[in-house]
Amino acid sequence: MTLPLAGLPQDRCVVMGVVNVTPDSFSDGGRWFDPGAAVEHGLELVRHGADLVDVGGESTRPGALPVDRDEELRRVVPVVRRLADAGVLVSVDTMWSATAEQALEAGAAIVNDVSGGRADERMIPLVAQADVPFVVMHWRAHSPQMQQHTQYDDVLEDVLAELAAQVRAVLDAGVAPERVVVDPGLGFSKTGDQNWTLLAHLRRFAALGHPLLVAASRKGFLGSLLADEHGPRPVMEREDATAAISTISAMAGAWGVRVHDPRRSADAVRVVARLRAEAAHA
Ligand code: PMM
Repeated sequence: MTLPLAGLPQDRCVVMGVVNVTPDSFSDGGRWFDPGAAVEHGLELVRHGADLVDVGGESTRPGALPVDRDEELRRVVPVVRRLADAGVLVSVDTMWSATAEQALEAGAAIVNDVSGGRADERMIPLVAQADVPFVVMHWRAHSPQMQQHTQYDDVLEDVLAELAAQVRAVLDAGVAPERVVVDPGLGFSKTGDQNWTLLAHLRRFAALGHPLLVAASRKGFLGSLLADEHGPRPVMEREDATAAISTISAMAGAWGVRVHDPRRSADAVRVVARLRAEAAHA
């Protein structure tokens, strides 16, 4: 399923590049903390094949401490504004309505909330009123506690049910159905094995009736999969595995993949689109 938004390709899985304006993200912490460097990086992501750029100012890695809300605003809004002014389609990765509101004013086109509107009660009304696409991720708890919440009776059925319930809450609050994007939240209150279970059943998430976003890029479960005698595969050496996940996501009908280095994923989604077009004509 696609997301009707001007400027986004409608005929293939889209690639969302990530700019973390944080000193401490697991994947690229500190590298783009300076606003000028963050903007330059966002433009580079587009040159490397990103269809849109997701700008966040708070690390959500397991155990990360929350940032001061004003600090998050100071990190994110100038970067959103400069990228949007440069013609880049921008999503803002935040759980906080004040940041989302100012980012939308600065030109962001999408709100990506890892809590799906659960962290800040003003978020869903804001998104409904602004009438912008809203990424609703499966989420159970804030980062310091999230890995204490990995108990499920059946991880696939429970995550699907909890995500569907949150989508219902979002729709009930007035967000238009075609504006909602769903995300299984890989790594958020999930063990590595649980991530693999969800990935093996992406079609079930796509069947929820909303565009599906998959965000596996560089995550710890890929490092564990590729571990050797020196330990987990280093974060920056998980790109091929990330592209493999982009391929299976596109094949499962995902609307988008969220990645730190778009180059391989941009190729992967084009391969899948070409194959699908061929299969459709067969
Ligand atoms: N993961 C991270 C941050 N934002 N947003 C969505 N929609 N889905 C995710 O899985 C997700 C996210 C954590 O990764 P990062 O700190 O490297 O960006």
